[in-house]
Amino acid sequence: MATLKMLSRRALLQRTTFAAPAWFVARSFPALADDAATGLIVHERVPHNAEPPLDRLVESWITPNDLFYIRSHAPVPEIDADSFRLEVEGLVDRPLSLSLAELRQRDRRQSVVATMTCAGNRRNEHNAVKPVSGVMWQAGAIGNAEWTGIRLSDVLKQAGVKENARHVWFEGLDQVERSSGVIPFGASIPLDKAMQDEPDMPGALIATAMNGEPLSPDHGFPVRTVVPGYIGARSVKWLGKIVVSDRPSPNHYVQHAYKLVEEDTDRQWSAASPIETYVINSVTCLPADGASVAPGELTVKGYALAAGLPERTIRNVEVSTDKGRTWRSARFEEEARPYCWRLWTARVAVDSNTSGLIVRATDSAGNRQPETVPWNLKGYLFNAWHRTAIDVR
Ligand SMILES: Nc1nc2c(c(=O)[nH]1)N[C@H]1C(S)=C(S)[C@@H](COP(=O)(O)O)O[C@H]1N2
Ligand SMILES: [Mo]
Repeated sequence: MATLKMLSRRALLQRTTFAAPAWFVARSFPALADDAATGLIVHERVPHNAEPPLDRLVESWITPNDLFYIRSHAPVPEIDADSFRLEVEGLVDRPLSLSLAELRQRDRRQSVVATMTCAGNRRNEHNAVKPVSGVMWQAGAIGNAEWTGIRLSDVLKQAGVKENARHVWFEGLDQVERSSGVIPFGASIPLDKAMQDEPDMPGALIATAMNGEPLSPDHGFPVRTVVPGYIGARSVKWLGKIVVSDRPSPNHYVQHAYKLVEEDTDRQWSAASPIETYVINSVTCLPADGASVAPGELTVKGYALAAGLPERTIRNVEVSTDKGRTWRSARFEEEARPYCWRLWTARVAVDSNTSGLIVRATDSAGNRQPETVPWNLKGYLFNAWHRTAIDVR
């Protein structure tokens, strides 16, 4: 059903593209052509930042590659697959220089399904409280994909990690222009997380494929890390180097971004620790915010994600039509799996007194999504109860 709906929408989109004169699309909006074909909402063309419309996002548990949000801090680097090498260095017994063929070896191959979400997802709601800087994400900076590659722990064992190692740095091959100069995007995860393999779930994966296809340039071709449970910023695209160290990476995106601060002062930045795992969240995707709906039974759909911790899953999602006085549980489309979102559907009654919907989730450990969240300067980790205005008539 979902697939059929997707195909027909795609066919429709193709027709729309054909209807516009080819010269018009090509000459006036070259950089937009891709997004026009996929239907993504574009925040920025270069670097490419785009998210899917929410109604499309909940069409399938696995997010199709062309609907997966794109968050890049720099233009896509050009990488020659034949000469590409992933360097592994630092506190290791044997530094490595791995070719793409080595990273794709069949006997080391591992596939995992994991949700990735940007720390800035729902930033527009933070911004409504008090302005924040950054790409103004709605609630679509999230997606669930099957990632294929080799375990980071495999590579680290191959290199031989030294006794005093505590952290693993990832460095991208992209070049981010900052006022201080040009830097690569970087991340850092604790060595414990890197080595913390669970059944069917590596602590971190060095991925070369997404949903059975080689990574696209926008999603990190040829190689990226995927760190299940961690904010998207720790899953470094266009991965060029892994450094094993006794301390976290000094990269700007570890030390001076992706932290919860209230003021832009050195003191606050250095006192805060880098965000690691994402937090519990749930969002209504259908109906859209501000939609007009008929009185009677209303079908509500959305996603929910537990915090990125081992064995943590979503147990319950509740929807309220009366400003939080009463709640109705949603049903899920599939079984709960750690590090993966759950899509949910609720049937609620609405009438002319209903002005909106509220959704909240509870996880397997009994933690409930908070009603409100403290504001932070960069608008990260917004996970307050999600409110959707509707107009019943
Ligand atoms: N090299 C590099 N890796 C990166 C980024 C980047 O700008 N450069 N952005 C990060 C952020 S903030 C997120 S949320 C995810 C997004 O991955 P996606 O574009 O495949 O959805 O990639 C992360 N990895
Ligand atoms: Mo992000």
